[in-house]
Amino acid sequence: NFEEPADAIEYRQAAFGLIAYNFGDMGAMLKGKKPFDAAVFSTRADNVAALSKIPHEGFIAGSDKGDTEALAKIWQDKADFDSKMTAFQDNAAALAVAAKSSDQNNIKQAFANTGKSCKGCHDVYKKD
Ligand code: ASC
Repeated sequence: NFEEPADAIEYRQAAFGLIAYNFGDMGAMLKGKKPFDAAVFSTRADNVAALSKIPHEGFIAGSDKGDTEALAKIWQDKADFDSKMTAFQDNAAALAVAAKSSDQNNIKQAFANTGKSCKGCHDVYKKD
């Protein structure tokens, strides 16, 4: 277990940083900012699916205080937060499956669903 709230904050932020890098690169490919490489895209989707399971453990009680953008509302509405985190994990898993198909519409839809999960949680539970 984490010894200090700061350790939990660092843990979840490390995962979010890796998620943002991998998800951002997928977005760059889908938006045509770089060539679409199916193998790289699929690896990134696998990474996000695995990483999506990491941050939740870091949202321990008391870790709204410190170097974090997490709002105290997370712990006031913990059941809703938890269900949003689960929805994100489910969307990320579906994106990893879609990435193994060659159906670009399917991939784009799964990517959009995952992005909505990111934003939907940030809008409510993350400082601007
Ligand atoms: C990203 C990123 C987010 C999400 C969000 C999706 O690449 O860093 O927080 O996508 O903007 O709407």
